[in-house]
Amino acid sequence: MGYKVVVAGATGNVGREMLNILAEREFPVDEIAALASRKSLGTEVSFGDKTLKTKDLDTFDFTGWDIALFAVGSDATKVYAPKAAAAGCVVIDNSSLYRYDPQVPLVVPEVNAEAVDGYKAKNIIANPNCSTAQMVVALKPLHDRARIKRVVVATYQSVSGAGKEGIDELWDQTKGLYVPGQEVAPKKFSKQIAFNVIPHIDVFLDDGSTKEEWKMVAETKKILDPKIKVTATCVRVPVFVGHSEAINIEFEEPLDWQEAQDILREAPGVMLVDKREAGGYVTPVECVGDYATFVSRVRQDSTIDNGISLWCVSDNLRKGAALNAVQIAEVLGNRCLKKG
Ligand code: 11C
Repeated sequence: MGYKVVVAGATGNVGREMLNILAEREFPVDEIAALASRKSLGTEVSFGDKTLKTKDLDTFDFTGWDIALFAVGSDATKVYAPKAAAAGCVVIDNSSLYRYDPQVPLVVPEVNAEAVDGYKAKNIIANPNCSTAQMVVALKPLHDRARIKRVVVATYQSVSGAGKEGIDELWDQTKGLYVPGQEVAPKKFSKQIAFNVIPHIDVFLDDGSTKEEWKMVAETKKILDPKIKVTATCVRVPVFVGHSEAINIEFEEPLDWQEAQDILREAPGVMLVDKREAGGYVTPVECVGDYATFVSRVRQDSTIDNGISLWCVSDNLRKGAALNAVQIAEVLGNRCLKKG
C-alpha cells in the first residue's frame, strides 16, 4: 500500500529526476501520473523500468491524488498548485512562488523536517533554491555545535540551474567557438558562458544584489535560523551539472577545524572528502547523480575569531531540487499522511 503521486513538469530536467529518484528510493507509489504542458503532451518519460505517457496538466483532476511534486516554474505553479491543493492533494513545489509565504513551510529534511507539519495551512510545502539547499545541509550540524553568526558565500553555479536552455547554450557556444561562422551569441545568459564566468544569476535588485543572492539570505534564515547573517555572491560557471560554494563561517563559540571535520563526517546528508592533498576534495563532475552534499577544504579562518572556511559541492538537480522534494514527500508520508 502506498500513495497516489503526481509529477507535474515531468519532461523537464528536474521532473525527470523526480521520477528517477522516486523509483530509486522505492517511494511507496500505488499509482503515478506524469503531467506536462500541452506542448510536451504525449512525450514518454521513464519511471524505473516503466514508461509513462505524459498527461495534460491543464485538464488533470487532482481529486483523490495524495502528493504532487511540482517542477513547472512560478507562472504555471500559480495556476495549478492551488487547484491541486484545493482538491486535497499536498503540493511539494520546486518554484520560488511560495517559499517566502509564512503559511508555507520551506523544508530541507536534514535541517527542519518537523516544519513539514505546517503543510496543512495551504496544503503546500516549498522546496528551496538549489544553492541554499546544499549550503544549509553543511551549515546545520556546525550551527548546532557552535552557533553561526555570519556566513560569507561565493557560488559557482552550473548552467543546468538555468534549465535545458542553459545547458544547450553552453554546449552550442563551446562548439561554435571552434567553428568559424558558427559562433553562438549569448541568449539565456547575459554574456558568453563558454570559457567564462558570469557574476549574475536572476534579476538585479535595488541594493545591487541579485535575486539569487537574496534567495540564499532569505531562505537560510527561514530554514535554519533567522538570526544568521548571510552575504552571497552568485556566479554562473561553464559546468553542466553541480553547484559549488566557497563558504566562510563565523561562529559565536570557538570551533577548530578538526572538530568541524568530525561533526561533518557524521552529519546527515553530508559526505566529507577532505584529504589536504592534490585531488583530496570533490569537484562538480564527481557529484553528478549523487545524493550527498560533499564538503572539502575544511580549514580555520585565522583572520576572525571563531572562523571556518569550507568548500561545498552538490548535484543541483538532485539535492538542489528533485531529491530534496522526494525527501520532503518521505517525511510527509512518515509524519503526516496515511497510506492508501
Ligand atoms: C540557478 N539556482 O542556478 C537557480 C535555479 O529559485 O529555484 C533555481 C531557481 C529557483 O539558476
